Amino acid sequence: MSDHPPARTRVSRRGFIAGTGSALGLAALNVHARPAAASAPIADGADVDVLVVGTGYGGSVAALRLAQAGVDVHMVEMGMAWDTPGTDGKIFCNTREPDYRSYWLRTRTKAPLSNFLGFPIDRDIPRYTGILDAEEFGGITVYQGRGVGGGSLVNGGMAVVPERANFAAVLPSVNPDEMYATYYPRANAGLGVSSIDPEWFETADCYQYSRVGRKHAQRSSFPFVFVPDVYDWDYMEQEAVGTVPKSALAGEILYGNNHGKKSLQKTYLAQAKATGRVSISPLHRVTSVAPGSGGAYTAVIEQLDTSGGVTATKTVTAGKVFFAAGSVGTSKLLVRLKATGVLSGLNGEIGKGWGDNGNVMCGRANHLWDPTGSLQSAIPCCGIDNWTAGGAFAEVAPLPTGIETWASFYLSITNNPHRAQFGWNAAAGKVELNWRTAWKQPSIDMAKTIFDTINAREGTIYRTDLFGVYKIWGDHLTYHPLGGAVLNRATDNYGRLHGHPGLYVIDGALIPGNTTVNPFVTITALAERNIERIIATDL
Ligand code: FAE
Repeated sequence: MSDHPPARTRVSRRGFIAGTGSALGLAALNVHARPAAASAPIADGADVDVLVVGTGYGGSVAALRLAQAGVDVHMVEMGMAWDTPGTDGKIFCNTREPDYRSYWLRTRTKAPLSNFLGFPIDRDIPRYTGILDAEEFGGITVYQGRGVGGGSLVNGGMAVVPERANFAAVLPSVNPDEMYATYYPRANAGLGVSSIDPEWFETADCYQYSRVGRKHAQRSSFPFVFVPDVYDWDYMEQEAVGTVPKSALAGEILYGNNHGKKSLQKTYLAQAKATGRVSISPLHRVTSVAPGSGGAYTAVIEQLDTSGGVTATKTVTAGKVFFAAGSVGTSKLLVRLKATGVLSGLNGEIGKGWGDNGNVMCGRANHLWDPTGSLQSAIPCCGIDNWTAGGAFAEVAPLPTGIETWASFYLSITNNPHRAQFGWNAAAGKVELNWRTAWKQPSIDMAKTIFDTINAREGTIYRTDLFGVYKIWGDHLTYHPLGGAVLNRATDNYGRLHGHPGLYVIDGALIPGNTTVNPFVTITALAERNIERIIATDL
């Protein structure tokens, strides 16, 4: 049984494995016109050339480039498709009114900023396969996007390339010349990255909070930097003058943007689908990948309903499998499959090298004569770079509450040295992460190199009402999980998993814990680099 029409023109798996030694040769085998990719979910018993687990950055790059090289790809995504409006006519809900669409299988929201003026702001919601997962491990809550497009659905779109001088610490085994000459530019082009018009920035009401952030940074002699984004800046300017429906200027971000944001659905995935070779199964979760016959793999996939219940279990054969379930998703799968003997050839590096990108949040209370504005674009556009001197890069982040808060809010990325490990708890039957909350202290110390200085210069204090009662630091979470199947350790230098030919990791799990800036451009660029090599040599 197959998910493809019988008269399919795809390369058979045997042909695919034998290959021709080059992507061009493989593409040349597929000269017939292609039917549009099937929209039906994957069928039980299907036999696919390539299975991609997850539809975030790494998975989307892999799917597009493989399809362009003539390979049929099936993508499996545990979250929803996010292509159908709800009864309010909108696909995504607003941060100010979180509803059933907001959280992945929770009955109460778990907002990263839990309090305001000391009062808890979380509320009850119906349990649903919502868009943002606040996944709780012992010492940390890891926020992740769930749905076709992965983290691109929920993130701030900040598209930052690390300083070249810092790259050796980010990916020590990767040649920086090829990254900065070829793969970062390719990633930026594929993602649709651009920068705010500096003239508009100076006058836009919605960036008053950023101008206040700049003033305070510069008065304390910290380098202030504009940060590119995948949000459509022209669209935002139209939002500001009221000619289009508002999204960033209506507080939309964490639970999806109904307009303006170039998520992967609009970039890599749209291109991938247009090849006719890529099909996607939303609300399908991969639970196992095991060696099958003839060098192929057998994947077990659960189909979910919107309350998280399993409605079907399918078994699929795949010639090659790309793990792109995100740092946490990929690590959890590989750690369990190794520990339970399903993928016994994986090496001892599986699960190791996990970091939180040094994320820590804080707010500062400004003077009454320094308002940050009641209208704040939910899309950040600038940061304070004290990485070299103090180990911190701080985004000037919005508090899009719709009212004046006199608060400056920051998400700092810091050079935190701690790395955690995923491990299999056989008794509990689950994968755990041994991160400890106390390990955030170096991050706090690094962030303080910026904000203690600014507070002293401005005569201001930290806000204590955003993460609880009298709690300054948001040290309980990360938006940027990285590592768990680190490049050149758990895999070779291109993401091929040791011990099982035909299995690859192609997502944030490859990066050993820190990118010095926001991570998705580096995840995308690394995926571009690795898939180019894999297509050239493995197919
Ligand atoms: P990711 O995008 O997480 O995609 C993995 C996909 O796999 C998800 O769609 C999962 O639902 C799916 N999946 C997981 N397990 C399974 C399974 N077993 N079966 C099937 N599917 C599965 O991975 N980064 C920036 O660079 N700039 C920002 O401004 C920024 N802001 C952020 C704001 C928030 C609130 C959050 C949560 C993250 C933010 N990030 C930002 C981080 C960024 O989104 C993240 O690093 C990437 O999305 C990770 O990309 P991956 O391809 O590794």
